[in-house]
Amino acid sequence: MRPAGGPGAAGCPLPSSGSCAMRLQCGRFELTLERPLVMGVLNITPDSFYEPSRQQRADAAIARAHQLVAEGADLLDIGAESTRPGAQPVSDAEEWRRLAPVLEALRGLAVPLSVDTRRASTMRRALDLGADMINDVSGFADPQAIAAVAPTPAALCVMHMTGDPRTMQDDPSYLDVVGEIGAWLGARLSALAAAGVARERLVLDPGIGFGKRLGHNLALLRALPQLADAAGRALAPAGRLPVLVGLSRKSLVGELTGRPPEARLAGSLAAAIAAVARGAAIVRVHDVAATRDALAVWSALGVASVQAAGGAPAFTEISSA
Ligand code: HH2
Repeated sequence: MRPAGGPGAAGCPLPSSGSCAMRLQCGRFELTLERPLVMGVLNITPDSFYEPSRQQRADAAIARAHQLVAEGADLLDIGAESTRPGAQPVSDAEEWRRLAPVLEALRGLAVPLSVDTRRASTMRRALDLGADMINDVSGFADPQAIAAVAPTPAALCVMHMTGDPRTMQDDPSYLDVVGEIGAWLGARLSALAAAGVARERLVLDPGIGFGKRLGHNLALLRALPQLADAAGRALAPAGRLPVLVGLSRKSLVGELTGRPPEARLAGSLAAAIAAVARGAAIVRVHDVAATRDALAVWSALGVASVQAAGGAPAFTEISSA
C-alpha cells in the first residue's frame, strides 16, 4: 500500500495474468493487492449480529479502531447501521450522529477508511471528512449515491443484496445464482462507469448472507473468479475486478458448524482462507490478528491463489527443509 499520487493506478491486463497485480485507487491510497488484504470491521451500533463487535460510544469505537490497526488491519470498514437479517433501518441523522465523531478522530489514520453506508447524504458527509472508500451493501442502487461518489477519488465496494435487510432472508431464490448475481453486479458497474467512475476504483462483493441461502452462498464462493469475470464483462474493455468477501462469523459458518456467532472463529478463519484461495483480494473480518496469522501461514505454505494463477487453482510443492 502506498499513498496515492505516484504513477497513475494503471489497471492490470485482466483477467489477471499473474505478471501484474490488480490495483485499487482508494482515496489517499493506492492499494496494489499483491497479497490478500484484511479489512477490519468497526461497528458503531447497539445491534450488530456479532455482539462483541458492537461499539456504542465514540471513544470506545476510536480505541477499537486503533486496536484493529495494531493487529494488522490493512483497511477499516466503519458502519453505523446494522444490516443483519431483520435489522430496522436507522435515520440519516442517527447514522451520522454515530459516525461523525469517529471519522473525525480517525481521519489521519495510516490505513484507508471505508464507510459502510447505503445513504447518499452519509456518503457525501463521510467523503467530505476524508473517507477513502464507500462500501454500499445496496450496490449504489440509488442514483443519488452514484452522484455523491462519482466525482471523488474514493474506492467503491459494490455489493449484491436482494431487497433490504428487513426482508432479504424471507425467501431468497435464484435459477442461476452465479449468473444472476454476476449480471446484477455488471449492471451496477455499468451505471457507475457511465457516471465517470474509473475501473481502478471498483471492488465487487457477492454479499454473502444478504438474500441468500447456504447453497447460494457456497455456490458464489466456489465461483468467485467466474462471478468477477461475468460482472467485469459490463466494462469496456471487459475484465476481472478485485473481489471483497465478508464471511466473518456469519450464519454460513454457523450453519456449517452448528455454532453461535461467538464460537465461529475457527470456521471464519477457514472461510477467509478458502475465499482468498478462490481469488478474493480483500476479506472483511472481525478478528484481524487471527486472520492475518491464518493467511500468513497459508501463504508461506506456497499455495498460490486462483487470482494470481489466472483462474485455476495452483499448488506449488512445499520444500522438505
Ligand atoms: N457484511 C456486513 C456488513 N457490511 N459489507 C460488505 N461489502 N460485505 C459484507 O459481507 C458485509 C458488509 C455484516 O457484518 P457486520 O457489519 O459485522 O454486521 P451488522 O450489519 O449486523 O453490523
